[in-house]
Amino acid sequence: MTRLTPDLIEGVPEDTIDLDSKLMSMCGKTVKQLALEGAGVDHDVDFSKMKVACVPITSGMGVISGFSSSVDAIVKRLGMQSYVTKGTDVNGFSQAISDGVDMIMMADDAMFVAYNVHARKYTNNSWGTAMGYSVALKNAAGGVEGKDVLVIGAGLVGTEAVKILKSWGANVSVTDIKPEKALALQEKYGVKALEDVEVALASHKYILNAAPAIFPGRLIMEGAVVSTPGVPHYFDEESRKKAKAIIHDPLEIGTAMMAVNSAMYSMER
Ligand code: PYL
Repeated sequence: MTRLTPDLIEGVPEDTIDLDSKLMSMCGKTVKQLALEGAGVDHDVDFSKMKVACVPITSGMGVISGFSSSVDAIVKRLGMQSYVTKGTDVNGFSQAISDGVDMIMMADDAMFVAYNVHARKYTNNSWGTAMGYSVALKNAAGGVEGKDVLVIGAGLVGTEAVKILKSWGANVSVTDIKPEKALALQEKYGVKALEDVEVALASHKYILNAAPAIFPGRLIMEGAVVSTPGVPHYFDEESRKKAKAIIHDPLEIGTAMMAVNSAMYSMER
């Protein structure tokens, strides 16, 4: 998973990209509506009683400036009560438990989890990102059943996305810079491993890009729907002209998905 940098997330607390408006125009749904769909909930939910603590974690490469405040803002936009603990790591975790919160969000260099204290269960960001961007793709594409969908990247997010899209009846192909990783998914999930990413990209209208790769517009199909959590993220002018939708944000869709999914572990469905 590529590590975020402060510049990539500096606009998240104030939602400077106005993500809901972008998603409404591309998918017909807000972040919260996409997250509820990904959590298998077919109605709105009032999360105002859900108390969440975001705990900064200093291990490994340490705190990312703006990360906890971004997670806090995203969770607040879902209607939940949220705060960033004063303490970090175990100190922050213990503060959250003493405060009697319902859910704790925290990330080290390997994992980002939304832990539901009551259910003693968590959702991780790899699944959350894969589900959130798969639901966005499905809505933007008007459904994926029976359609050819390309997943780029066979890492943690790409693998979850392969499983999700396959379960929805899509004809899934997967490609990775390491061909053996795509072949392993072919073996395990009965999807198609494609070796040449450029050929794969140029022959697919529906794409979930879970790799930190940057693709030239000449490879993008006219009317393509690209759901792309990968960071760093850049689509050139030609891509933007040709694509019907390019769905991207640096953190929000995955975080909202995991927060909603974990909240629902202890709420009426
Ligand atoms: C969860 C993000 C999504 C993409 N890459 C993942 C990443 O950057 N992980 C590292 C998160 C570190 C957070 C740091 C803090 O500020 O608490 N430990």
